[in-house]
Amino acid sequence: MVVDVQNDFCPGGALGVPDGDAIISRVNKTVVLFERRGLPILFTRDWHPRETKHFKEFGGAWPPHCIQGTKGARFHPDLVLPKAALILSKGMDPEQDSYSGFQAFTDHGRDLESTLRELEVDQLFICGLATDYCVRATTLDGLRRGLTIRVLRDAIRGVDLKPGDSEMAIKEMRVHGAQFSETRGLARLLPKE
Ligand code: VGL
Ligand code: ZN
Repeated sequence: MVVDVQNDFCPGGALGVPDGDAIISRVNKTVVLFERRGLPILFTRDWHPRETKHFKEFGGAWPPHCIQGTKGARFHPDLVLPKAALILSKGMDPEQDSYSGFQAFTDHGRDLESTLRELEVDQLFICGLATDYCVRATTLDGLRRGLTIRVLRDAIRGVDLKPGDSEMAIKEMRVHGAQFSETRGLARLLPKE
């Protein structure tokens, strides 16, 4: 699962994560490993209406970002998106923040939990942005649902609104049972091609 690798979360974007684009080549390599094995690949995207309580102007924490249909909301142009990959969108509800991929839906209105059930997935490998928000929330939610979660430590980056937020999030994910790996050597953890 590739979380929110969108223009607005990359340097130069409305909510640029420091070095956010530095993960893209690792994400791409990982996506190709999964594609070659015919394993499911899911992309989430932050997909906000223009007015939402998620934005500062309406009481939230953030500058406007990832507004539906804008360039900032598009996936980063260097990101490899296989045809077979599923895209799930979140953050459409103007009344609340929704950081977790488990609050995301496919274009057919199917949520992540039922999508995973349909795919018979009980293990997720997670990479993307941002460590201290969507990656954290998705991981904790998945663990709560009994999934095995492995976070790709070198293919995530955080916002760090407060210094140390990402490190804290990593500790928290670990305490709750998440496993961590580097993208290098990941093939060893996957079924043979
Ligand atoms: C996110 C901040 C604001 C995320 C979304 O997806 O991590 N972070 N909106
Ligand atoms: Zn957002």
